[in-house]
Amino acid sequence: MPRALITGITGQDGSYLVELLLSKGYEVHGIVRRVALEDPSHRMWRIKHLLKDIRLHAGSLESFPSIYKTIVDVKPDECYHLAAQSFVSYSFEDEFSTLNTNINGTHFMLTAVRDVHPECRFYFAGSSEMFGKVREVPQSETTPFHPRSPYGISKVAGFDLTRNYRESYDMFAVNGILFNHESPRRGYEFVTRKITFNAAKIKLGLASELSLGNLDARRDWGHSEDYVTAMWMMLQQQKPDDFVVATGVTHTVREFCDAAFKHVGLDYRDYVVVNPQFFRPSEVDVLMGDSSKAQRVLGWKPGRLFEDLVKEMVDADLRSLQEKNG
Ligand code: NDP
Ligand code: GDR
Repeated sequence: MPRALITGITGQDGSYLVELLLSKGYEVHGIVRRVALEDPSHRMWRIKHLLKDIRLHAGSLESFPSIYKTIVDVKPDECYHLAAQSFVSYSFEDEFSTLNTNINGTHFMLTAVRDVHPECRFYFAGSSEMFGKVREVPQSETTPFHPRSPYGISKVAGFDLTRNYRESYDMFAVNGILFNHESPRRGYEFVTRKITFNAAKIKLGLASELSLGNLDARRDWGHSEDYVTAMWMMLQQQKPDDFVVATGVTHTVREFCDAAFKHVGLDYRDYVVVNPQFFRPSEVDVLMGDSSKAQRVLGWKPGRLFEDLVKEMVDADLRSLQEKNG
C-alpha cells in the first residue's frame, strides 16, 4: 500500500486529494496544526467525513522539528506540500508572516525529505500568481515570472527551491503551476465563494448587498477536484517535471457575479457594490493558462468548466443555508 503525506490536508485541495488517494488504496497521513486537533468540528470541516480513514500528525510550517519528526515517523512514498498562507490579499497585510511561513515551510519540507527519506516523491503547490504581471497570454511552463504580491513572491521562491532540490540532489521533486480552482469547499474569503455564498444568502432573504473590489479582474477558473488529479499524475511519471494546470478559458469577476446571481433568478447589478477596501495595492489583471503540456504528457483534462462550477457552488451554498436556517 503506497503511503502519502499531505501538508494542508484541512484545506480545499487537501480534502479532495485525500478522497482521491484513499480511492486509489493509499495509506494517507496529514500534518495539521495543534489548534485543528483541538477543535476538529470547526477547523476540520472539510475532512471530518474522512477522519477515521487517515492519520494526522500535529505540526506546523513554522516548526522544522515537527516537520522533520513527521517525515521520520511516516517515511512517505509521496509527499504533497499544499500548506501555505494562501490568501493573496492578506499577504499584503502581513508580508512577513506570509514570506516566513511559505518560504521556510517549503524549505523545511524539502530539507527533511532530502535528509530522512530522499526517495520520497515531492509535489510543490506552485501558482499562476507567480506570473503576476503577465509577459504573454496564455501562460505556459516557459513564461517568465513577475509576481505582484508577497504571496506570489513566496511561491516563486518555493518553485525555485523545489527545482533546485531536484537538480542538486537528484530528488523526484515537481512543481504544479496551478491556476485558480474552486469548489463548494473553497474558503469564504476568496472571491468565488464570497459571491456564491452571498448570492444564496440574498436569494433567501438573509442579506441584501455584496461588497466586492475589482470586478474587471480576469481569471482562469477550474474545479479543485479535477486539479488534485493532476497533482497525483505528476508524481506517477517516469521523470520529475513542472506542469501548468488550467482550463485555458477566462472570465471576469463581473461575469462570475452575473452567472451566480442569474442562477438564482436575480440581477447582480441590483446587489453588488464596489468597495475600494477590497482593491489590492498591485493587481494581477488577467491569468490564462496553457495546459497543453499537462494534457499531452500526463493525459490530464480540465474537467468541469465555468458554468457548471458556478452552479455547483451556488446550489451547495443554497442547500447548506437552507439546512441551517430551517
Ligand atoms: P487553503 O487555504 O484552502 O488551505 C491551506 C492549508 O494550509 C490549510 O490546510 C491550512 O491549515 C494550511 N496551513 C496554513 N498555514 C499553515 C501553517 N503555518 N502550518 C501548517 N499548515 C498551514 O488552500 P487551497 O487548498 O486552495 O490551496 C492549496 C495550496 O495550493 C496552497 O499552497 C495554495 O497557495 C496553492 N494554490 C491554490 C490555488 C487555488 O486556486 N486554490 C491555485 C494555485 C496554488 P489550517 O486549516 O490550519 O489553516
Ligand atoms: P486570487 O483569488 O487572488 O486569484 O488567488 P481571489 O479569489 O482572492 O481573487 C481573485 C480576483 O478577484 C478580485 N476580487 C476580489 N477578491 C477577493 N478575495 N475578495 C473580493 O471582495 C474581491 N473583489 C474582487 C481580486 O482582486 C482578484 O483579482 C487564488 C488563491 O487560491 C491563491 O492561493 C492561488 O495561488 C491563486 O488563486 C491562483
